[in-house]
Amino acid sequence: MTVKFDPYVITDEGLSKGLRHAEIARLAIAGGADVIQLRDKRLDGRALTRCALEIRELTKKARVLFIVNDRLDVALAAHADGVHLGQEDMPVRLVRPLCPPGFIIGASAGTPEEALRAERDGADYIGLGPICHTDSKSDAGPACGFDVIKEVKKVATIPVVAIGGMGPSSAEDAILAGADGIAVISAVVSQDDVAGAARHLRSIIEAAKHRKVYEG
Ligand code: TZP
Ligand code: MG
Repeated sequence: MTVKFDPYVITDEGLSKGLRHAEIARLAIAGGADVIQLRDKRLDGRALTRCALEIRELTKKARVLFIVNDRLDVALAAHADGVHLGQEDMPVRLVRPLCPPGFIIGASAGTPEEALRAERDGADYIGLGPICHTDSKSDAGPACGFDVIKEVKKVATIPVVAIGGMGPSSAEDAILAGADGIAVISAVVSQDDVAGAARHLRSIIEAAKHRKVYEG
């Protein structure tokens, strides 16, 4: 799978400055996000599907990848590109056979063991974290630190996307530790200028990847 995650922006209306999911997605896309994930733990299935269809339209036009958090049913109904599953969601190995060819499954992991299991079960990428402290997810647990990225990269072959407290001041360290991409909520979604924040973060990630290649 050759997918870029630079950055991978997760929508959260509760953490935005009054923007709706589709508006967050539109601005993040304008700022150069490679992936949009729709994440909402409160909406019922009907409302979540409505948001998913709106974001599908935007992402399709912009040729940006669209992932739905937690809900395979909503992801399939909205023709999203994939679903993201946490450690408490349906297991990847049971979800994979339900998916159409090419459908992306992302899996959360916090340790090399979880990452390896996710890969063996059929995940396409790992959301690894929380790498740094985050206030955006109440049950995220303590920060793992940047070294876990190195540890996971030793055992996993699928892309590793760093998440948790990622932003302009931490993205470079995550990339230099081996992360293939950077996923964020607050560093983009909670900013006054969502498009500008996505653009700034993207330039930092690109510079870090350039440094990694040319300076080792
Ligand atoms: N999963 C692990 S940490 C996290 C999620 C959804 C929250 C990331 O939010 P932020 O604001 O980028 O730290
Ligand atoms: Mg989940």
